[in-house]
Amino acid sequence: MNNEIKAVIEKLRLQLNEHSYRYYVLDEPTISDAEYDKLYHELLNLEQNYPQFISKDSPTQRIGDKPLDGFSQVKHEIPMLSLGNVFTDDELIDFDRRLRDLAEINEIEYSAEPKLDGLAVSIVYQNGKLHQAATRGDGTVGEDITANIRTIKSIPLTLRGELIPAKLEIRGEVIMPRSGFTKYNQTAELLGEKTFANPRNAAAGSLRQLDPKQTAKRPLKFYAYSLGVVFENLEFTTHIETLNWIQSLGIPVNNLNQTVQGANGCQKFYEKIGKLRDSLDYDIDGVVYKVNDLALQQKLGFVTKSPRWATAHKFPAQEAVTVIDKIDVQVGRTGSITPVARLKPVVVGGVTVTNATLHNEDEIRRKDVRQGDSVFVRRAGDVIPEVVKVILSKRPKDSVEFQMPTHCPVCETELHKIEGEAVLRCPAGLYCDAQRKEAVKHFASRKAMDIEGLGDKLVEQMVDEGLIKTAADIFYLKQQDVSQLERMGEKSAQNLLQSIEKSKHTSLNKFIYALGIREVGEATALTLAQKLRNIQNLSKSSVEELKELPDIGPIVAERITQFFSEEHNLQVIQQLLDAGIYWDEIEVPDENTQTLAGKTVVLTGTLTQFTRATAKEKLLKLGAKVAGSVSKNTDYVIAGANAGSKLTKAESLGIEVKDEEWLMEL
Ligand code: 9MJ
Repeated sequence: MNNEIKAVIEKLRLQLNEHSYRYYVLDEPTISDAEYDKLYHELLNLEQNYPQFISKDSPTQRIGDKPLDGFSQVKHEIPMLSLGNVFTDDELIDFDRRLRDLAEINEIEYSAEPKLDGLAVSIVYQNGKLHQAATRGDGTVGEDITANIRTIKSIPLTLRGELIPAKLEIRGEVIMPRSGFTKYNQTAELLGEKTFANPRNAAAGSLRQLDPKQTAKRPLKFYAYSLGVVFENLEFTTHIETLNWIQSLGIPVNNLNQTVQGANGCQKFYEKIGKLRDSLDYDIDGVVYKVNDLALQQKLGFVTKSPRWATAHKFPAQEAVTVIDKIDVQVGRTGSITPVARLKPVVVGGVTVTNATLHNEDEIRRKDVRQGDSVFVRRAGDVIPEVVKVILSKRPKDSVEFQMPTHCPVCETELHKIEGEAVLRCPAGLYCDAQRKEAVKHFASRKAMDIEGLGDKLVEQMVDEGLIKTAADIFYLKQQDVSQLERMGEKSAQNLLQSIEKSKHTSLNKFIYALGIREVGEATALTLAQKLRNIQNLSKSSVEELKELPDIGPIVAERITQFFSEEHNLQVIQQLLDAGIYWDEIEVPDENTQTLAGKTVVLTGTLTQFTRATAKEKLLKLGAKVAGSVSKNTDYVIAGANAGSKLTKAESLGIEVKDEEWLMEL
């Protein structure tokens, strides 16, 4: 009887380990999370009833029950070295040339790897069982964090496979995924606990917990990137082979690693990963190149503290520390009042940043941001730079809480806060110069009327000079009005008038979008154009009628009728039409071509046949709704190359995953 139970327990452990491997290492789970939990609880139950069969490497035994008093020290048998750096193409070419000269060969093959921005750790397995884990520390001596490392579910407690060395040290990076970091901070904030400035600090803080139960709650991951001590003669000849072997043991290895040829291959890899950077679910601060040939690595050897055969090629940092000189507020197109931090100029992500958004009053209170504060500023991709966290220890003694203004800084109308909304608004609408400017900027922008050459600065100048008050005035501008503006010659004035003329031929959906009705984005404008066919129908539709249309809810319907109930707006529309704006009859999609009507689609990964924007446009035309994140309401996920967490989530929810070809065929 007992033997049978023991056999069942062992089988469950094998099954659970197999599923963890499929989930964390292969990224190809074959069961749902719920099914995994069910197996896990079966095992937990049996182990509770038969504690004599509990073993330390059971998947149920990841979390130790006693907090530690402190971390003991661990000496690394082989020092954990750091990497040299290159920052520019020239430095990369020098690095490669130096190695080629030393090795006396023409071209070197490298293992090229994203450089994960987490914490370097060493994990030692003895006879295939996780034995000890340590931080890098100063490279020679680190801290024993075995209990915390055991709680990371993607790190196997038992290695897979037949030929496992008696002792095997794996080195790699512990990171906190961005998605997990955001969620963690949100929860911590609700509970009034410490939040972290970035995923790297969060990972470091999590590994430094004395109570492994706390670490277990943190969403940490591990990726291996090299071997340390190995008691066995391995017969690999390249670094990539060792990484593949490490992965076969059940340890996650980054799936973007690849071999490249020479400095040129390195450069291409750097650019490729640079483009992917923002779409990844983890922070990277560059890429790493390592000579792939292990014999050549040995020949090249080391300089003082780093291997000569490897280097890190850094990306511009996405985060920097600077000081807030002043907090201003800006008035948006819809009157929303946004606080903006004016910063001491600082380079973030390769660009000098002087402003960062503070979003709204609630955000300012939440982060307790004040004038004079030293802050972490983050700028990722094309997103507006934002203040992530205040460094309280550097706060000036005389600092005071920031107060939002009570009146519009531009038109001095008293500001309103609508219940349930986080933002303060200036209710003056187009009577407020700031909103007038924003409305015209929006009207002229690329996705709206697309008036080439009519940029933000020029609009501001024209409104300030009293040349235009509304979007319609653009079409009544005279050459001499324009050419007298500062920094505007005859020629540019002429060009501008030409592009204004050209913009008169538009499409109904773009025109509706250009009007800047609150809550009416591109997709809604397209629906309105397709269903109502002209402006008259749209302006006369009631809330009830609008709500009948696909994807138009009560709030949007309300905003639309409100917009058309204002005499001023009707006048501007009439002036625009009188100026000669026209569009071709809108193509009403045949029900048969609306193959994706009512379906919600999420795009992820790198597309090669379309830009994101065109793919989105095509999907909208096919009747689909395009969402930013995967949920159980998602019908399809279209995954391009190197899709990450969205793809994993889709698979775990059993959502149909399609590729670009599928979209092309549709
Ligand atoms: C990171 N951080 O991703 C190394 N690393 O190799 C990769 N770090 C490394 N390799 C030798 N991919 C020392 C550090």
